[in-house]
Amino acid sequence: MTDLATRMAHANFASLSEPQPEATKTAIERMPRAELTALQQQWQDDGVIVLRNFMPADMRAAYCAAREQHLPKDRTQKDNFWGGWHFPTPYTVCDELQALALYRPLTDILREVIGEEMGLHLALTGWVSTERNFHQDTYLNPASIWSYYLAVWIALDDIHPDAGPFEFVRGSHKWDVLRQEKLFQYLTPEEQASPAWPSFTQDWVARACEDEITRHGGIIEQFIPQGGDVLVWHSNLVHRGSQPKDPERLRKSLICHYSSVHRRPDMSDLRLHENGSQYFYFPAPGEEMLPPEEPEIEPPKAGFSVRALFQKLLGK
Ligand SMILES: O=C(O)CCC(=O)C(=O)O
Repeated sequence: MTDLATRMAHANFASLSEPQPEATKTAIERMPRAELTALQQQWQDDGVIVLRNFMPADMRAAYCAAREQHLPKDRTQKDNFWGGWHFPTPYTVCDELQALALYRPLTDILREVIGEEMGLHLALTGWVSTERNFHQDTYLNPASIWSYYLAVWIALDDIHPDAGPFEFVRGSHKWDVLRQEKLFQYLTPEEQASPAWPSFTQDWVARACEDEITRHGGIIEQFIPQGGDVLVWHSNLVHRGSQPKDPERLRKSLICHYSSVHRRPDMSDLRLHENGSQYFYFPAPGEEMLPPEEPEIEPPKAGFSVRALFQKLLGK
């Protein structure tokens, strides 16, 4: 068997992607424009929505204060001030984080653009760029999810352009879509089984995306938000966490990923926030060893793992 670099040398955006079948698009995506709200039209057109000054300052401040309590300024700790929590679902251990990620006016907008209630299942809490190079989120997800998935980028404070801002290509959600099974054609069974496959294939995926951006004449935009601004992006949108020009500068953000609550049979324990928003529950590290406090807590079913998605995004 040849080495990975030799095999991946033949990969390009066309060989890694396919057009999205109409039936896998949401009803909102397939509806005539005239029947859509202004936000739904923007979702159809751009695959990205920016909500200015949207998250209340007191909720952001409460989360930042709670975060300081949870996360020591000690880089030797797994959970720390710069990197954030090292596991994907810290909203189960920090109420202020959960309140922000499930802020009802936000989850109302998520439901409006997807047409189904959205459940939170991943929070990236680092205050530095993930430096995850260009990709679409779809190929990291279970094959059936397609457009029933989105993510939000919440600015907790003003973001400096040198802090490695979020970058995206408006309209790229309409391009062909990277697919995991297409990528796996280039990998050995051992490589496919490795949880690190997204990191060790990332450079080729990013290069394929860059070629596709050039082919479409796409424009790479930066999100340089002020505190309280939010960017919502489609699962097919080409995006990245750019490399910081100044690695010392904090990027105070919260990134959350959501799926339709009706389309995740692999995540069994769906819970309600007091405002009616929904999230998928997973035990925090260490909790697995304890007897469940409430007998109705069901362990997540085997299959797609939210931790694997976290690793896929962060290479951790
Ligand atoms: O670090 C960033 O801004 C990008 C995060 C990202 O690519 C993702 O959450 O899918």
